[in-house]
Amino acid sequence: MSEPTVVETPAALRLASERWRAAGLMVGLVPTMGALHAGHASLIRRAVEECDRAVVSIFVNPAQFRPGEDLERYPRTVEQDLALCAGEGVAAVYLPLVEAVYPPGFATSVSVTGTATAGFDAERRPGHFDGVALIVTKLLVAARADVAYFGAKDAQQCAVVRRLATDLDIGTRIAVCPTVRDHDGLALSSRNAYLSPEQRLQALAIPRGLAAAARAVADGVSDASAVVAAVELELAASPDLEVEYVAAVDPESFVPVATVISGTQILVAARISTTRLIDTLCAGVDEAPAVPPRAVVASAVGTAMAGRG
Ligand code: PAJ
Repeated sequence: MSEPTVVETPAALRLASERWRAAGLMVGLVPTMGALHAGHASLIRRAVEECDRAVVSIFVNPAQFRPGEDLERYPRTVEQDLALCAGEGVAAVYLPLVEAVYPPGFATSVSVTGTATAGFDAERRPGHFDGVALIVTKLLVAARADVAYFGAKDAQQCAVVRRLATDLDIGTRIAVCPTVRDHDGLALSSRNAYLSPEQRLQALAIPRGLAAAARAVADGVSDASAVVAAVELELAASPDLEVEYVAAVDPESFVPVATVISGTQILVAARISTTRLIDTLCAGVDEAPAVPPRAVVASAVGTAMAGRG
């Protein structure tokens, strides 16, 4: 297991990548905000498999957090992250300080407009995708990667990244990787660390809702409002879950559809207390998440509550 080279500035990242490319090596980039889990690891593994050199960026990007969001408390586990990267055979980890990315005088913005940013998380988190577009553009430009890997879980982010990579002639192929779930069906997320055991049990309504959507579609239901209603019914069973939206959209344009076809993206966003969770399922493509039945969870919640005395 060889240690990845740690690079800390955009110039050092560009130099490393240019050297590899000059030697005819293919470079893959996995952008992350760290606190790496098995979902990130699946992207990293694919980059290592498909490319000659894999680069992982770890940067908690202040530009994509809104005031009052979790920028300060976002989990930071750099030592563990570096060990994971070493274990996966990553060639370089890009670990810049905020000042290296946004030095004094920085005054450029990148904004993806149009339907991809017309609703959903763009509406709920104004400015979030401008921050994502800015950092992803900077990473793609500095890394000069052949391929960059993103997770399907963040479906709207994927639509935004695909749009900017095309529109700005970046020349990096955008690869989208399937969502990795925990043993109980919850999509892995660095933010799951904020959930108490009881909240986590309630959060399982999200993958359970998506599983209901997958079943409905498999049973031949194509009316989008019926598929959305199937998800909402499951979500309603978790009283602490504050639903932000459930929708069926075209995965590229993010325009809501009336009819669910293979490839339609089913979206869920919900909050439990201050923790915001998003999840998604590609109809007719993704397997239904495997989640324990509601009754089992209800009794587990009861036990947890009783245990608190
Ligand atoms: P972060 O949340 O760290 O996620 C990094 C990448 O891992 C994203 O492409 C995300 O979709 C993917 N990912 C997260 N959870 C996953 C899961 N359970 N299964 C598969 N992939 C998963 O997304 C960001 O960081 C940032 O917005 C970033 C793109 C790095 C820009 O700052």
